[in-house]
Amino acid sequence: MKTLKALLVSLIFMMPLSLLAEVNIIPQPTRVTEKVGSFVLKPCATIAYNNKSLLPAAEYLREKLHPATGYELPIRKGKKADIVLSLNAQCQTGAEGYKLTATTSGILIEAASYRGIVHGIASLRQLLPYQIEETTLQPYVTWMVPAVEIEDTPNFEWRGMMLDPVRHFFTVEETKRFLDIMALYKFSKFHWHLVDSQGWRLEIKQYPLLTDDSGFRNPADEHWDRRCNEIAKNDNNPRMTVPMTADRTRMRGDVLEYGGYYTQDEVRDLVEYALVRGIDIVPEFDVPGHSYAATKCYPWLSCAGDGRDPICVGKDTSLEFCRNVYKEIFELFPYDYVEIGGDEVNRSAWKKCPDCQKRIKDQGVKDEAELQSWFTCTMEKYFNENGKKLIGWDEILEGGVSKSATVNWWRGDHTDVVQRSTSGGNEVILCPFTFCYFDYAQDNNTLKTLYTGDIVPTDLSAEQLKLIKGMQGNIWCERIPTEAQMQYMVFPRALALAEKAWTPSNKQNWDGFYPRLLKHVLRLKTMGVEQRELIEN
Ligand code: TNX
Repeated sequence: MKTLKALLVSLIFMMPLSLLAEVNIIPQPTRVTEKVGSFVLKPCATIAYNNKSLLPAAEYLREKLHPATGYELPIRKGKKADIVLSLNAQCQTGAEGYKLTATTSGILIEAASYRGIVHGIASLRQLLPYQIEETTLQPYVTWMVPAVEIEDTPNFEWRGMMLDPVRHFFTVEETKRFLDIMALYKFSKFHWHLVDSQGWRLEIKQYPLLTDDSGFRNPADEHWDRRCNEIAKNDNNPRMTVPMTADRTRMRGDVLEYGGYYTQDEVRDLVEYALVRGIDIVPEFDVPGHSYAATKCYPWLSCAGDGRDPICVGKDTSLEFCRNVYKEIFELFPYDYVEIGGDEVNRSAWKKCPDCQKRIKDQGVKDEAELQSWFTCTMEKYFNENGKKLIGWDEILEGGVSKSATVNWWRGDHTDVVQRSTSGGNEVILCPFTFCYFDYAQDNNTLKTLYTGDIVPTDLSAEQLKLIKGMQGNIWCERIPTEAQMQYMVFPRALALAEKAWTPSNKQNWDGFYPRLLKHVLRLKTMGVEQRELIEN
């Protein structure tokens, strides 16, 4: 027995170092060629970049590597360093892909775009020991990277996560932490649901009441606040307590109100933060339904002037309001896409409203569903005039929609949505609740069903498939009052979605994914991310 032990110990010491450093990347890259040996990051290591647009990426990399290693990692322009970031138009890895070459003497990340370089950085972080994600110095870790050649290109351009800071609020710091995790797993779009009936979270200069009034609420008046606090108490679960902390409360009279909103300066800061990490922020101002936060402050937006949802689309003043709000949104978010929402509109008020009925007549449309589609098309024209493209939840298809609108397929039980929209020429983002609703409880099968399921419907032609922009996970927050609960609901299953959206389907393999995921559970834990424990069937 003793000799066997001795043999094992000596075998471990004889193992080439490269066997100890593993390639364990999520999402699985398109091509990985493992080589002999490894690169060790040393205290004197340097970072170089060949094009000045890459300086923010180099700084981001240094910022990620510094706390655990304690190394200074000076950054210089040029091509000579231990880690080189190289923008190279000849790189054949597409708009977002990258090549990462690790040899015993250094690391080279090449890409044709800034975003590709950032994805290469995400892979480099994952090649390093998981302790690289610690925020304090780790003096006993050898910062080893296995020698490897990676060539990697995403399958889908839209790899999204949607967060709802309305039903419960997330601070700027919490939102940044979320963007940080997204970047590590190469998500590209952060869909930000900024407005809903329970609150208004974005400063709009022209209509200050939206945040002054609807930015906060008395939690005793809000069903979901009461419900969360009840669950917290019954389950003895502090993650479910609505946090009445100083950064999300204010006094109004003698009532301690809960809420918060993002100032335009904070939004600009977040947009910049996301940009450095290769993520676009796609804002949503949900109209004409889910609008009580607006109609409550400005009752003239509603059909009867009583401040009830939805917004009246018969009145020109309401359209003017929408345009003015969007105008401020367009200026804050320097991206093509803006979300109009359009889901779950209670159109019964329009039936009784003389202005809406007059609009139906004047526009020669058939009914209230067509009136909504008239509204969506009118808004889309305004979007397009301002250089923006419109996305809406799949209800925008009802009553007809223009070809140029993009559809968010969320009603997983309406299985014809993708077929209908793509045969009509509309692009689609897949987020059916059957797979992609991270606010839904997880059971022992959720992760596997998500990873192995057909999120892309199987009845599409090659032409239709071209209109699938990608996928996203939706995190609705009625029952998610804290960052900890949000992470617990989302992780680790979001990593399955990351791989579904990035890796070509013929390279997806549950038996390969699961052991990799286990390693990432440790990495996420090191980052301080809450996760639901994995239970294997
Ligand atoms: C449906 S998905 C909604 C949201 C809710 C969510 C809860 C969609 C477009 N609308 O307003 O928060 O269900 O899961």
